[in-house]
Parts: sequence; C-alpha cells; structure tokens
Amino acid sequence: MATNRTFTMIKPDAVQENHIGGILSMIEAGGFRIVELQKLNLSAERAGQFYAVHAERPFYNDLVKYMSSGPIVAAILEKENAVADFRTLIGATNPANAEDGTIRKKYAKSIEANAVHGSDSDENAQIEGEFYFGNK
Ligand code: IDP
Repeated sequence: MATNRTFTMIKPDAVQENHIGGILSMIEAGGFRIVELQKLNLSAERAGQFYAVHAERPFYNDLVKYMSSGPIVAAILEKENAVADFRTLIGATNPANAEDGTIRKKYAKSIEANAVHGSDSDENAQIEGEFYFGNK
C-alpha cells in the first residue's frame, strides 16, 4: 500500500446505528478517495489479532468482544498525507476530547465505542490494509 494511503474501520456501534453513509460522506468530503471497501464480521479471534498490539492493555478483552459484536466496514483510503490527515478528521480517541467537526465528535459514543479506526503510521496502514484486503 502506498504511503498516501490509510486504513479505516467503521466500528460496530456506528454500523448498528446506521451511520455508514454519514461517515463515508465525511470521509469523501474530507478529500479521501475510497480505494477498497468491505462490510464484514470479525470473529473474536480476528479482532484479537488486529488489536494484538494492545494485548497487555486492561481494555483489550472488552475491545475484542466489542469489535466482534456486529458487522464493521473496512476501507483503504487515499489522499496526500493520508495517515495524519485522517487522524485529524477522526479526532481524539475519547470523544469527550474530540474537536468539533470530527467524525468521533459527531458519531462516537464512548472511548471504546468510538465509531471509527484510523491507522497511526504509514507502516501500520500498510499492515492493517493487508490484514483485510491482501497486498494492494
Ligand atoms: P486510536 O483508535 O485512537 O488509535 P488506541 O489507543 O490505539 O486509539 O486504542 C485502540 C482502540 O481501543 C480505541 O479506538 C478504542 O476503541 C479502544 N480503547 C482505547 N483506550 C480505551 C480505554 O481506555 N477504554 C476502553 N477502550 C479503549
């Protein structure tokens, strides 16, 4: 995956509450092109693999349970400076701290059920995109 790409997931709470369209609209309005897009269910095992980096964190088991609790939408996005610009668009992990105009400010319910994922580095964008879509 090129360095002008990032990876996102629309998380189960946002899918459940019919926010796929609203979130994709904010993503496109933010200048991102949707390169790959898939709605799917994560097994607990796959969710655990995706978040393996957090395995030692106290919220890990709940996070795995939450991420496998219903369908998600996975996508690869393209834009110049994609990783940093997408982190700006989604806002802080805890929606209480998210800026106005961000996806999490508008759609996140809690620090865990925070509507969207966004890769935090070019390297992780590559790894996470491949996790769902293979080597694009
Ligand atoms: P990020 O998604 O903003 O990069 P990370 O620290 O990488 O945040 O955490 C990954 C995910 O784990 C978060 O998006 C959120 O769903 C969940 N999470 C993070 N911190 C907490 C917490 O303190 N309690 C519960 N869940 C958390």
